[in-house]
Amino acid sequence: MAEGAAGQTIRTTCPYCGVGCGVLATPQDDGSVAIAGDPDHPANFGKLCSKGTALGATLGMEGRLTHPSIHGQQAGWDAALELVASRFSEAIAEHGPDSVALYVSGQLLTEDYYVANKLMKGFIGSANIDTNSRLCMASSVAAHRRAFGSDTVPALYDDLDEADLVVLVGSNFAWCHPVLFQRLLAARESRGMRIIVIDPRRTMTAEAADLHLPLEPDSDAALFLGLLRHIEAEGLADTAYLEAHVSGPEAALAEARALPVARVAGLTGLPAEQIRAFYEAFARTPRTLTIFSQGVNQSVRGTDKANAIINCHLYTGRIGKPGASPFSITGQPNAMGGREVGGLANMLAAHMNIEDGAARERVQRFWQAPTMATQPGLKAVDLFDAVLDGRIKALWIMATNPADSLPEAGRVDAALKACPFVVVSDILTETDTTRHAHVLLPALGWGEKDGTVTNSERRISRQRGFLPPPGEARADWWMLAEVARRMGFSGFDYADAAAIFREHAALSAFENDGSRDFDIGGVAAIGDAAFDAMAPFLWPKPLAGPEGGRFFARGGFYTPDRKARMIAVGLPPVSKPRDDRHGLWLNTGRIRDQWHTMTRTGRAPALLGQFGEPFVEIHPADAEAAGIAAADLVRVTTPHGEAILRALVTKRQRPGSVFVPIHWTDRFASHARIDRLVDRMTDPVSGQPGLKRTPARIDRYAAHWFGFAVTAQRPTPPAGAYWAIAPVEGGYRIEMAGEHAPEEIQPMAARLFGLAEDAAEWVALHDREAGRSRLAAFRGEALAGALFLGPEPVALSRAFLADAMASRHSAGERFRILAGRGGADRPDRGAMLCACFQVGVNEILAAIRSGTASVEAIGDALKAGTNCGSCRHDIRRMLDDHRLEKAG
Ligand SMILES: Nc1nc2c(c(=O)[nH]1)N[C@H]1C(S)=C(S)[C@@H](COP(=O)(O)OP(=O)(O)OC[C@H]3O[C@@H](n4cnc5c(=O)[nH]c(N)nc54)[C@H](O)[C@@H]3O)O[C@H]1N2
Ligand SMILES: Nc1nc2c(c(=O)[nH]1)N[C@H]1C(S)=C(S)[C@@H](COP(=O)(O)OP(=O)(O)OC[C@H]3O[C@@H](n4cnc5c(=O)[nH]c(N)nc54)[C@H](O)[C@@H]3O)O[C@H]1N2
Ligand code: SF4
Ligand SMILES: [Mo]
Repeated sequence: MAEGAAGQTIRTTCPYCGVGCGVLATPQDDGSVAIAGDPDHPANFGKLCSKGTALGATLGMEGRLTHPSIHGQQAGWDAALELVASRFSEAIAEHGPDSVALYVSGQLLTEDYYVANKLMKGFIGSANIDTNSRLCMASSVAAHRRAFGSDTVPALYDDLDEADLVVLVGSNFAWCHPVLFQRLLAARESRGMRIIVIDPRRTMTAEAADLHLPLEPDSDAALFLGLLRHIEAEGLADTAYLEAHVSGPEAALAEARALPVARVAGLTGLPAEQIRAFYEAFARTPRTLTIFSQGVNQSVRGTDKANAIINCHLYTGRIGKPGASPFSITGQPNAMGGREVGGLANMLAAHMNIEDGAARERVQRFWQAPTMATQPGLKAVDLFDAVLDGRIKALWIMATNPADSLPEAGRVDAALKACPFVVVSDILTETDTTRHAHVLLPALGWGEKDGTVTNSERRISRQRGFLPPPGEARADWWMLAEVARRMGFSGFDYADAAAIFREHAALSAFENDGSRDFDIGGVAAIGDAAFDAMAPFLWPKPLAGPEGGRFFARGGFYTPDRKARMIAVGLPPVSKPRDDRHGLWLNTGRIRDQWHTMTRTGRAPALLGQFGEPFVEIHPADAEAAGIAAADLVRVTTPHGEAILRALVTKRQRPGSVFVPIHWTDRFASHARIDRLVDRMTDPVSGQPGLKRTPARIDRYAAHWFGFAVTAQRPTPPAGAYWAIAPVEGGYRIEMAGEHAPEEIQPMAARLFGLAEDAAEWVALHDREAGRSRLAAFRGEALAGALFLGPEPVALSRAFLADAMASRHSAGERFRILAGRGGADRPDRGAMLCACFQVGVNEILAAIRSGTASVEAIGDALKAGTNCGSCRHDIRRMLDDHRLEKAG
């Protein structure tokens, strides 16, 4: 394991999204780590987005889980592992192998994932191992397998540079794959390709597009069926390709022919001219790349949507050719590695099929496994149902936070409470999931662990450790192998990640001979030193034969007749919101600077500057109908629960639906764990839940008091109220609101600040008539906390107060804090637009007003937009707005 000495730079891979950027990490003498993009990594060529740039700020030890524990008591590894092994063995002996389960994650390294899958499917003898990729990639996996006979992603990142048209379907590329999005914009700049975005919301990605189709949620299949019909009508099929390499076009076309543009317009809610413009662009552009992600996958029609897209590419022979392919883009850093090891309950290792007896027998021989699983296991949503109704007696959750991320998350809480034995391995002590654990196992995190990940274009890269293990934390694969050994299984004596990687690579080549897409036999004999130094490479990488590259340009699909299948995708029965009480759709997804349940990005103040509070995006018409004004608090209600969120009233939202980010958990806000509200209906083919479309309603949350505070300690929020916490340099900020105003203000402030009242010096201003109070507590020159309360939303400079936590205050300046904003010399910077250099909206506005007229000039003046580039579009929009204002 390469643990970096201070000053020594280690090459590794970013732990966040599926772009898989190379990172240079250099531990410093003061214990911090300098982070930079790796100029030699082919995924990013030195670039990083805001999240990658802020990695150094997320490595602190606060909250880290450093020792195993049993029932909340610190325990040794031996006792903890013995307990896990014996409880799993007992459940199996008494109730059979299907009474235990693993729920794992696309954030595991391939080596961890491989061992987990081997233990369950080959030794325990059950396929009850599923992964959070069920919530993420399952529909794409199912669609690939239906169309190609294998889960093969045909395209490469180079296609972004080579395409003449890039269609983004249900993908907020600008925020979720920022480095690739910047590459795409650069390619458009230099070559003039067109970008079309299909998304109900006008996202930042849509803002940058040449054409945006804000379709009715879940109407994508109709749109692509209509496209197929149009291509046929125009006579633009690639008949030679179809003849040689594709089966099933007739049945697929029969469905499509029922969808002339007028009907598509009715179903999608799009104007016919817009649909025609898209169809013509697609039909006439051979080099078309269609990128899709969660707007496609996370749907009860996800598999059909993906196949409807793939059909259009097969029909035109646009697959695996430069700039021409369907391209399902992955979310997690190792979603692809998980697919390679068969981490899903309905897959087998090395892209083999669990339903195929010969494949099972082959894997069994390779593993010398005693009891192979004979059928697919339970998929995530069903798996947690089985936990709830008592079929699963012992569950091990690893590197995922299902109490926040599974739909109808209240049921997950209930299931975990009901489960006789819950093991959680995580890097943090307190998450919404770890609070249910009987046994907690401390895992090595990013920067400490060692192994490989595979990015969206099938590129395998090393993650390398450069920090010492915190406390007794160990690698996930080690815990699994130890438990396997203690359950009496042999075949788990791995010395290190390299040994596991070699076995995984050998299995990919075992009796393969070109019959399976995934083959990395070329690295099956890699030595330890070579593994340490291994450069990023694309698979396939067989022992002999062509390496890397695209798939399927000349056919060669992995079906029995080696032909691709066009799938006869039909239209679903018309569905409307279920009842009048829930007349809107709740859509959920991501924001630029946060990662999932915020366990890491929620620690970096820079990443909470753009959005510091959970919010709901509402179209002005829907807001008005519900009596909601900008910045009000809103109650969002679905049949499963309710949330309280800040209103973000914006025309970018499609009328009739609202959007809520997935990130805020019970650790960060009182009422924002949005998956408590989301429906758990699943796609019938893939088992992936439709996380983007739940019937909902909105109401104004009529608070009688509002509060804002900054604190040095993590604040203890008032009970029964709305609150949302975010870190700032040197402390925290908290927004509050409630129905019953606090009676005694100073004691409330002391509780909030975590102080004894007499342990600080206080300054205060009370306007009892108006019900407004401002008070601050100091310890010497340090601000221990400042609280602002009133009957209406607190209007003061959050940025000024956040900055105050990190500075010293002489006795004479204390009252300045109570003003809640800086003097004329310290203007309010406003919300942080540029996360990399912490440049606020107001600073950019000021520059624009004083005549700075281009994105580049603003970059020169303020640095904003000059690192990751993600905020450049916001800046451009501000410039445009200013020009319009002046003109109008
Ligand atoms: N900043 C950030 N980046 C991330 C992540 C993160 O947490 N934060 N997570 C990573 C992971 S694991 C994933 S899976 C990816 C996800 O990446 P994306 O798929 O790009 O992200 P989402 O925001 O979930 O959803 C994308 C879009 O789908 C749209 N959508 C909703 N319903 C429909 C529909 O019916 N049709 C169409 N066409 N579109 C629809 C939504 O409005 C949303 O804008 O991001 C990865 N990157
Ligand atoms: N409504 C709605 N729900 C969604 C989505 C949506 O768009 N809408 N998106 C879905 C998608 S695509 C995804 S991918 C999921 C993501 O959902 P989750 O996987 O639940 O989210 P994370 O916050 O990434 O959880 C990772 C956990 O692993 C821990 N961890 C970090 N590193 C390590 C490690 O090395 N080892 C171990 N053992 N633990 C580690 C973290 O502290 C954290 O608790 O959410 C899904 N849920
Ligand atoms: S785009 Fe950002 S989050 Fe994704 S891998 Fe690159 S640096 Fe990490
Ligand atoms: Mo994901």
